[in-house]
Amino acid sequence: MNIEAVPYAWPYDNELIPAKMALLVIDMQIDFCGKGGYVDRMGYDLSLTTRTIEPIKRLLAEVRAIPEFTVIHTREGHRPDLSDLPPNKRWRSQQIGAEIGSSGPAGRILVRGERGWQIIEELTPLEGELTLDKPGKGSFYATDLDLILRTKGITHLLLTGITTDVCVHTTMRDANDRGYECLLISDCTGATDEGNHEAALKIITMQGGVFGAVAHSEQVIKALKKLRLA
Ligand code: C5J
Repeated sequence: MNIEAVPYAWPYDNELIPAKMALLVIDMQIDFCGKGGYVDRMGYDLSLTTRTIEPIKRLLAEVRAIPEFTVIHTREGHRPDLSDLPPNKRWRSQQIGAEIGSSGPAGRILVRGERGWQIIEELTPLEGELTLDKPGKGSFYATDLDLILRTKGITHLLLTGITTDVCVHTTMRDANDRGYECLLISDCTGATDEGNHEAALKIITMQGGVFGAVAHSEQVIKALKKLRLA
């Protein structure tokens, strides 16, 4: 069984086996899609990131109906003493008026434990789902994600969350290098710029699927329903 996707019907091996699959929900935090958070403070259009919420909710509902499926949420954020915040990352955020660690309407920007760092209420992780904290863009860097996936025998990843061109892409590229078979769900991802979102999707489709494939959530849900009834 497979999922209609571009540039190939996913996965490459037609092995749609829930016990070997994980849904990654990347950085759906107030800082990235809520009023007064990091993205809002940088002045970007929040509708580009918030529009992913409903499609992710629908996909999560379908995945949660399959008990063997693993769901993993991530949060980007730093220790309150900022000891894991590289000075150049801090400096860049300061240049755009949203200095990481500074206080704002959603608390200290991208700091663990603050309101802005929380996952948005609509997508609150359920008991039994994993939540990983990461200091960087990729979900593998300075986390135990790879160890968890390998321990569980997971080989196939569905990627959702924000932002398409930064944390989602970095995670997908790294996962691909590690041998995971990846599918990015187009309407469940969003960027701070529409052109960057579109470009990030297109990049994946080059070279026969340079990092994997791209599908709309409707196609994924259709396949998961079939899988559930099989
Ligand atoms: C960024 C992310 N853009 N979650 N983080 O800084 O993509």
